[in-house]
Amino acid sequence: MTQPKRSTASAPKLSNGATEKQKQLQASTADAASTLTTNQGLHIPDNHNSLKAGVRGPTLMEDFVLREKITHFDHERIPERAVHARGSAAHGFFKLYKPMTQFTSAGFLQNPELETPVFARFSTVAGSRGSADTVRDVRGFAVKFYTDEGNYDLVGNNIPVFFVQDAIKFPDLVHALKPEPHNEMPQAASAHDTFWDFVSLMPESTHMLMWAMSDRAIPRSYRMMEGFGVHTFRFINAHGDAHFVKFHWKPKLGVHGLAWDEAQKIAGKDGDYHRRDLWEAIDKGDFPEWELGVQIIEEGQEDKLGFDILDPTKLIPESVVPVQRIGKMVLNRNPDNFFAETEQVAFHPGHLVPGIDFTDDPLLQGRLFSYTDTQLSRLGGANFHEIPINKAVCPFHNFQRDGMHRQGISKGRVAYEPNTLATGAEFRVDGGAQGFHTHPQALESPKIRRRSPSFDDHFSHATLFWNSQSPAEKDHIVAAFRFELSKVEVPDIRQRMVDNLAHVDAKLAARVAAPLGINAPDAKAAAGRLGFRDYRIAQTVDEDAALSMAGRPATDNIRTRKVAILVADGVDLLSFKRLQQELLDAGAQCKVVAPQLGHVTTSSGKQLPADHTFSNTSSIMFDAVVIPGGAASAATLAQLGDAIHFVLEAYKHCKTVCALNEGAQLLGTLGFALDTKDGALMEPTEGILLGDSRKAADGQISQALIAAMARHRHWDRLNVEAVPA
Ligand code: HDE
Repeated sequence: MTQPKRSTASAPKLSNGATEKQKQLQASTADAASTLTTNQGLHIPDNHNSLKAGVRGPTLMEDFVLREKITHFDHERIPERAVHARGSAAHGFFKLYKPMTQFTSAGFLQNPELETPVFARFSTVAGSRGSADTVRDVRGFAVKFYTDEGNYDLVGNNIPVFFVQDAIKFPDLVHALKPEPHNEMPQAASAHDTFWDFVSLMPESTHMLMWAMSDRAIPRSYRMMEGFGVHTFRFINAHGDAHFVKFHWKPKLGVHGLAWDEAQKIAGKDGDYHRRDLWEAIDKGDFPEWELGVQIIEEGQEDKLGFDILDPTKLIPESVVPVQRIGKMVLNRNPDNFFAETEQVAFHPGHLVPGIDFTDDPLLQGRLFSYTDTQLSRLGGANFHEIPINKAVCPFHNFQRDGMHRQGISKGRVAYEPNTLATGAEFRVDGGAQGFHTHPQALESPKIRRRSPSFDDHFSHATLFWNSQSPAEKDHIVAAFRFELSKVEVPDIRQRMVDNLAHVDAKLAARVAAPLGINAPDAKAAAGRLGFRDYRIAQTVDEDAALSMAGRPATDNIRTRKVAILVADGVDLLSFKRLQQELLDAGAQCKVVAPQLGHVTTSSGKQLPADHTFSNTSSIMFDAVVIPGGAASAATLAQLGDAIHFVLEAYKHCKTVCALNEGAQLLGTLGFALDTKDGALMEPTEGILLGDSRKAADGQISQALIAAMARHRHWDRLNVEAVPA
């Protein structure tokens, strides 16, 4: 018997683009047919009536057609993922920018010509499968690369650190986070006693809490969030030289968040918000892209970082070790079937290829056991690798046999190794040079159930994160802590948490504590508790711009951004025609919102089709608002509570609002009015643009509008709290 042929790292086989996986999947896909059969292929002439003893009589046990159909239905559900149950996924490809041969022998990281098929799944962590997308939570960011050397899974999150340092605490963390066991509440939310009870007793979670309370935990879109491998991994090159590596995904559309009030409202109005956003973008051909980044650290140099790189509650600041962008991932195809692909895909950090290896991070080590184990109950047995979405595109062969739902038909009498009976020659796999080799890291330590003292600093990186935030981001973090802790019923838990925060930053702790009906934060009280560690690392930097979403360069485009155009009968179409065209040219989507569906009649008697009504949508579904002129339209809108609410809410959520001519009337409640005397373009406060038709015609307004929208939100906007919405 010969081993299946496969490419070597030095000469990777071109995989014919992402279509290789697609071709494989096509063998399992089926189009709708015009006949009905049973699962055995028997033609069914009547799918409306069961077999009965007389037309009004009882149903007969004999009705195998009915029984087959109902039985299948009874077993349609599988256990949802214990965590990350709610998710969405898409197909695409990964393409390298430059060979990474110096660092790794991984075949898919050698050849910039190669397109490796990928399947990426994004998820929330806490909620059930049917929970809302925009809850405050970490997002999963899992990518399966179907490489020529086997499947490689990068199973990461959108936050670069984790709550706990050792896998043995993961079940406790998840039990504390999930709905409380006695009453199964609250769904998909960390704002409850058990979560804060646990994390306040586990100061190692403080750094991750800072991220979870930031706008990272309420992303505007899956397409606008970063991804992180979290743990330190190893790259191994063809000579066996190892480097430590941290993985990053950098979204081409920038990193953007929602406003918390907005996120909560969206959860009610469109629980599928992120799922829909991803699906629609791909459907329209706006394929989301991320660049794969790596931070590479020479083995032996890691001590210079000042902390233990095996500790998953720490990160390597990008200002200390820059992220090299080595390739890009493009998602360009929606799944054909949610269950078959998105639900059945099985990720595992232990799905590795030669050239990539683990480190001894104790969180990662525990994950290596968990992911296969969970698929056994979730996907019903040991053969989940044969499910089409999980199947490698390269040949795979071994002597594992049988089990539930076995698909492959292995020929011959030999199911063991070594053997001579398969091909008549001796087949033995024992110490070969090709394939995956574990990095021969030396180990000479006693067995011990203890935490390394180098993991003992629980606060320095939380402080680094806090120091790196803009003033508005700090406000959002304080507000999020206040919100979450205000939902905690036991005052001692609230107190314990702010006492911990006093070790991150005294001002932060005091601000969080102020409205919570508890005592001022007491750092000494925290320091006196079990689980508290006094150790402080020597920070190499006090701030890092990459940790702030605001600190990044604004994306210079508004591709796929959604603009609401508020109109009523009598709208002046001319005043915003050019504006609308320029928005569309810049890649934005414009939707007309009117008092009713059908058409509105413009001031020149034309018919303008409406996409939405004020009652079936609201400002939270849009990134920006435009209110064209037209005296009659403006007068109608100014009388309409929903229209007034629309702009108040957009203002409160710090969105760009642009009004032309009489359209400015709708901003009257906010105290803005257009002074048309000199025809100037006014920006009375950040991202509020008022102009007349002349400015619209000469393109000044569209330029200003596009620039304002490209900044995503105007988080420094004044008096937002005073606005009722
Ligand atoms: Fe997971 N995690 N995890 N996790 N995880 C699962 O596997 C687990 C952790 C992550 O879209 C489960 O197939 C343990 C860190 C993602 O299908 C389960 C520990 C990170 C997904 C599991 C962790 C992740 C999962 C549930 C602590 C970021 C969704 C269903 C030791 C680096 C993948 C499943 C998808 C899913 C276990 C911690 C990311 C139970 C024991 C840290 C993105 O096996």
